[in-house]
Amino acid sequence: MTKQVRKKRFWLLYIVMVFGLVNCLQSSQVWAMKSGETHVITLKASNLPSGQLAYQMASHKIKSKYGRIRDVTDRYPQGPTVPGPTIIMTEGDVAEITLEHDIEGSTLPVSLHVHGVHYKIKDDGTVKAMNGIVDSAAFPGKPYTYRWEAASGTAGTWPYHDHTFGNPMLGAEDKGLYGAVIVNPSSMEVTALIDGEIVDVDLDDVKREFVLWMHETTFWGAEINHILDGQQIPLWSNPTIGARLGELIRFHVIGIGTAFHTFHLHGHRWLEHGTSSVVDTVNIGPISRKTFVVEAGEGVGPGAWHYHCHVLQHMQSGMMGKFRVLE
Ligand SMILES: [Cu+2]
Repeated sequence: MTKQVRKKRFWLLYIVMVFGLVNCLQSSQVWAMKSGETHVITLKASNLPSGQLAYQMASHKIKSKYGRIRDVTDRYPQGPTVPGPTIIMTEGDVAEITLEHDIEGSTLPVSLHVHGVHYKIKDDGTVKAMNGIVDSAAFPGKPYTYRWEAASGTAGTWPYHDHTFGNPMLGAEDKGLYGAVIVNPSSMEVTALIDGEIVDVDLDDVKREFVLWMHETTFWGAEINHILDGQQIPLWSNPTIGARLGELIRFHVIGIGTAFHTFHLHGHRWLEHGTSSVVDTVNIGPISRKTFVVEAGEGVGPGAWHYHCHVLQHMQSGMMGKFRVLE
C-alpha cells in the first residue's frame, strides 16, 4: 500500500467516524433537547365517544436544526383526551401547529389560543372581530396553522385552549378543549426542595410529570412518563397517580373554569415557584398554574398520599385523588 493510499484511507475513516458521532449525538435526547428544534404538529379538535369536545394529537415530528426528523407521535394516546395532549418544548424551540376541525356535526370555527410563548397576532386563536386581522381558527376541511416561539424567557407551564367554538368571544375551553404547553428552560434545570435543601434539579432526572387540571369540582389529569420515553398516559378524572419511593416527580397544577382552588398534597412539601418559601398548599385560579418538583415519599415513606382541593365545598363534591408512593 502506497503512502498516498494509506492517507486517503485515513481521511475516509476519519470522515465516517465524525459523521457517525454527529448522527449519534443528534439522535440522543440530550443533544436534541438542547438545540433549537421545530415541532411540526397536527392537532385535531374532536369529540370523545360521549360527544364531549377534546383535542387529539394526530402527528408530532421534531426537526433538529440539522434537518434530522424524529417522529414522536406514538408518545400520545391514540384518541382525543381531556386534558388535551401536553406539548413539550425547550426555550429556543418553535412549534408549527396545524389544527384540524374534526368536531361532529358542526361547522363553527375552532381554534388554539396559547399563553406564555411568543406568537404573531394572526396566531392568536381568536375571531377576526376580536383581533382585527383574520379568523385565526380551523373550519371543516380548512385547517389553520399557528406558529409558536418558545423564546428565551418563556420557560414555564402554560395553557392552550379554544377561543372561538360555539361562542366567538369565549370559545369552549370549559367544555374540554384545553391542554398544556411545557417550555423547559434551556439550562434543563429547575430549583427544588430535596431532602430539606434547595438544589438545582436536572430535568433529565425527573421520572414522571403529572399535569393536573382543576375544573370546577373535578381534577382532570395526564401523566408524562419519562421511564417510558415520555409516553403520555391519560388519567381522566380525579385520578390515582403513582410513583416509586425517591423518584423525582414534577407536578403541573392548572386551573380552568370559574372556581378558585387550593391544591394540597398530603405528606409532601415543595418550593413556591420562584421563591424559597416552603409550602404544601397552593392557590390556583382560572388559567393560573403552579409547577414544582417533589421527591416521592421524601421523609415520610411509601403510602397512598391523598391530594385534594382544600376548598371545603369542592372537597365535599369529591375533588380529590391519591398519590400512591410504592416502596
Ligand atoms: Cu377547588
